[in-house]
Amino acid sequence: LNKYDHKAVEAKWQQIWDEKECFVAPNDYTKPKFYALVEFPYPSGMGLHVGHPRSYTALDIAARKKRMQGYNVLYPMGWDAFGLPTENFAIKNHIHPAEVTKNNVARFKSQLKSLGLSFDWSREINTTDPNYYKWTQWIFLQLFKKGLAYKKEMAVNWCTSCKCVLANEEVVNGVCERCGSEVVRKTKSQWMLAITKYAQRLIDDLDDVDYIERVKTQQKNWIGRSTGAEVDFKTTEGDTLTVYTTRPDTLFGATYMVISPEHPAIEKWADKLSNIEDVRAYREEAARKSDFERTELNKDKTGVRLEGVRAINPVNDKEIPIFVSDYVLMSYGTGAIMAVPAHDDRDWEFAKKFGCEIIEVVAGGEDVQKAAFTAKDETGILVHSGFLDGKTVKDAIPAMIAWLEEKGIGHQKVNYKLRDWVFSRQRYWGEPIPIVHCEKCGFVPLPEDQLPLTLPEVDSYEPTENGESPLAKMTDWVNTTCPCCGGPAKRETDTMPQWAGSSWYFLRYMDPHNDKELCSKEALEYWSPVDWYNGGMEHTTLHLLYSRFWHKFLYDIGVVPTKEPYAKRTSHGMILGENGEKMSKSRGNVVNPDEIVETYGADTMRLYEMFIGDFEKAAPWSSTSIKGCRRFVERIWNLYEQVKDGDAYTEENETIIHKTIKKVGEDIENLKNNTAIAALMSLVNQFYDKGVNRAEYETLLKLANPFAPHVTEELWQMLGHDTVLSLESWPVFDESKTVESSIEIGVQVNGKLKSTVKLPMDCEQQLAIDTALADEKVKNAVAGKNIVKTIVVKNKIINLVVK
Ligand code: ANZ
Ligand code: ZN
Repeated sequence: LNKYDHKAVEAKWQQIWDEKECFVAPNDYTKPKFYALVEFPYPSGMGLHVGHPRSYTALDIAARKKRMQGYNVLYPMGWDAFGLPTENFAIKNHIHPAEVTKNNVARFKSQLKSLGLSFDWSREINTTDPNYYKWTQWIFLQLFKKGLAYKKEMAVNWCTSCKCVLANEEVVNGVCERCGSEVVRKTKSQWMLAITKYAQRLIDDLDDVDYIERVKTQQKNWIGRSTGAEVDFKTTEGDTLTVYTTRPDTLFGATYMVISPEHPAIEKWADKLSNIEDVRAYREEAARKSDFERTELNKDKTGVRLEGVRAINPVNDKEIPIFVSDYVLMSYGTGAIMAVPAHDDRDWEFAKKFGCEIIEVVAGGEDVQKAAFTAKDETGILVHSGFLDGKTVKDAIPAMIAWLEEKGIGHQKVNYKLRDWVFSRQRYWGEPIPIVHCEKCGFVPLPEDQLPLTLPEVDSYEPTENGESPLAKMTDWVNTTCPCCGGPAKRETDTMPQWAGSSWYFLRYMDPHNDKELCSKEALEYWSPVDWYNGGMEHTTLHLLYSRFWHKFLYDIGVVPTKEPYAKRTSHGMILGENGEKMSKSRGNVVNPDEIVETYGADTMRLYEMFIGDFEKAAPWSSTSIKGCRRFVERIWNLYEQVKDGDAYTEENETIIHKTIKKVGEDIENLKNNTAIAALMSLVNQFYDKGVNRAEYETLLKLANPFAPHVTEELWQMLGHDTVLSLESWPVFDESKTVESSIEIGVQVNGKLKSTVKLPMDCEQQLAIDTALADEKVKNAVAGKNIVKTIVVKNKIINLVVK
């Protein structure tokens, strides 16, 4: 037997799989299907990261097993290729972004192929391909026609370095998620998608899908449903100021009000306010801060008191001051609050600083002059609250809402933290938004037969200084005629965000070459929903939520057959550097997957990435354990020499084989590939110990194939087969044979071990004693003595007490 040569073997089988189209999913709608999906990568200039294969290999293993079990498996791959890094690279190096994308894709693809992943490359897609983004634009037009895409003047997050609008989700701790630069507020007219219209359904339908719990929790928290009440306060101007509160029961403790610096009431009252200039100055200052900075809990409270207008608390007709402060956001609730300093931390801090009255209305806590008391439960008792006195918080809330409704000054209200999706980007490398602006007709959708609206060639991709997209400079492209009246009109120059193309890509894989529809009805009926989708936790509140929203919309307009796109969602932990820190260029701890494949082979790399630890947890890279995985590959290889004849399992090995088939199968489904590999290692050990025949070795090769597909294919061929192992059938196990039928246990005489005997599993006490007494060594030990006591611990030990 030759030494295992991974380079030759891996190249050989990758070519055979390709030529024989082993992993092409046929449109054979009679077979049971299995659709496995991993998040398609952004083809960055950095090439593949060792983190990518963790997800891809885990689902590859599941896909390969399902294929061997007779399923028609769809396991596709593509490129999420629009976006800023490519565009920035293009600007810096004067190469067209399409060219940059092409090069990066080629590199990624060869890297993925070198890992032996069983993707169906005939269904490869690329979001920057006009044949693809034609349908992204088509979906946008449907959203527009249903009123779910609209344009709005609004304060947006603006990255000073990318010169681009960011969604709230793309601002992390006040800086740009991508480049880490400062994010400021800027007012711009933006295309928006009304995801908030789907907020409740996006929560409710989580009940019908099999997502890991932390994904569900994060989505729910992000959508942030809150139940409370809206309450109208009259002002000394005779108009009303409406607030949103989750605690209407504390209304007697509302000693002042706060409105957001952007609240329209300010300019309405401008004439009445003696300090209007101070208020305006304060507003300018607030505009420079992000929502994140403004609402930070421990930040020093700032604000200005309105001089000239006051509000009236409706429960006791007391006049109370109105403040402007940046901790109240215009984008949540009504942009105005009733402040209850005794029971809300932020209000308390503000009240202390500005000398506002603090009235306790819920008893049972600390001294409210020293700190706000916020009861965790609803059992606190109301005080100083008129008709609510003596009630629990739980009862007081509906009682107050009833009172407000009766007076016609309030009602119950549900709010969501989720905001509509800012869908405009002032950049070049994205899908053009297919809208035309006509002075007469307004925003006019491009007729569908004019799709795709392709990106024009430009000379420079830099955003303009005033923040307009570079497309704005392309007057030939921008100036067009109105599809509605035929008059002169201008094209929209904003492009879509990177999240657009990934919001529906899983549908296109089902029917990637269709030029009549985004996907045929038959393909949708057959392949929907995705059976198993694995991806990063960081996409939980962005891509995963956006794509659920688009899918629900497509369901509503009758395009897709299911309410939810993904039946099951799992998420992998990050692979960290050898030092336990995130892999990054600056830390110098990046592992290059190409080098691992080169030195140890793809099979070793795959095994290692699965063996590295619990799939859901972060795991540091280890060069020593990768060598252990390589040794395992070699042990499977070298075992070949010891294979004896035999087409049935031997008694010796039968139980462990049935057990291993069961365990490996179940572990793959449960993403416990690490323990599946451990079970395969034990099986190999047993074969070295007790011998292995052909039937047994073949089962080992099948079980190990999803994990280490190349070496097992080669060995299968060496056994004389001319079939492809990856297309063979998965071994089956017999449940009754997975339990040991007999067990060896020790026999002690007066506490000393004298012998061992083989007994049927769980056997009767008497049979155990009889068997022990029949043993030669035991016989000798008890000869001539009286047995005064026998102790049998089932399946463990027999103890004989003699005198
Ligand atoms: C009075 C009160 C008393 C409040 C109390 C809380 C505790 P969630 O649960 O997140 O929905 N609020 C309302 N609109 C706001 C805005 N635009 N900016 C900042 N804060 C706002 O929080 C709702 C609570 O947050 C509301 O209930 C309001 O303060 C505040 F003991 O009203 B509460
Ligand atoms: Zn027109």
